[in-house]
Amino acid sequence: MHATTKQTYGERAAQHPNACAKRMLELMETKKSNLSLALDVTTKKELLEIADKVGPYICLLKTHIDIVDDFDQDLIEQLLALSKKHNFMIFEDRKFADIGNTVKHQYGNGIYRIASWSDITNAHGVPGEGIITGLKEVGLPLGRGLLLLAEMSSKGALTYGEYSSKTIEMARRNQDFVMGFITQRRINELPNEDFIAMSPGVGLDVTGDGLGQQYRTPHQVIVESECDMIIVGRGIYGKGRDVEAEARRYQEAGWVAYEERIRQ
Ligand code: 5FU
Repeated sequence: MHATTKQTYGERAAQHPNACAKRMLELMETKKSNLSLALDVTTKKELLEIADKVGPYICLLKTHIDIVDDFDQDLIEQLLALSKKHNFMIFEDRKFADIGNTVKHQYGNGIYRIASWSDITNAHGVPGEGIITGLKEVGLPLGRGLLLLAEMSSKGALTYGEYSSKTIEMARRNQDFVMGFITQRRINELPNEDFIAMSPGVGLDVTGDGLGQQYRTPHQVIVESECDMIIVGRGIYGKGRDVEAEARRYQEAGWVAYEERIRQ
């Protein structure tokens, strides 16, 4: 087991050098939540309604802002107001994948101006380290944090082996901005390293979605694979589900698993 997986989120926050990671870990500790909601809905109304219902149970709201049909700046303002009301951070799951100069503009400009409202975003290592340099120029002065995609949850993903290890090396060289990974298992951290491991592909009732997604339970993710955060989407707001009850269920499952892990 890695050293950081036995520490509490609060202990890790107290000594974390990355400002965004520190804020995230502090919030997880105070709110007793390691649950992130992946809110993949296509209307502003649904997005805001579900975020308001689930807000009390989550530490992080993950968006795909470009799937919202009626996106406007008011959506961002209302989302920011909800993040204050319920005390959660925001993660735009943009998965940048271009050269440094291009991603800089995709992050800071355009209709979405992601850097202006999203605490956290993420990127693939495919283009090489310039992608981090470009995003960092825009995000670091704003106190933002970056996750690198070390491993994806979908069937047949090419994110393994040397690709993943090279991605991890890039993160190591940019720890002022890179705060963690999207991954299926905790990376082998070196002494004095602490990367937040966030894991999508989490569900308690089904094992897949027919389009390549693969689900594991909070226990598998937090205890067995030593990740820090569960990212749950349709398991919470899927058809016919009681959104609030499901959010509570996943928050509890994630927190119970975390308490089991730090006791080990
Ligand atoms: F990087 C990844 C990944 O490897 N798997 C994912 O599923 C990201 N995701 C996101 O998590 C995906 O884009 C969805 O937004 C979310 C999972 O949603 P679900 O409804 O729980 O399957």
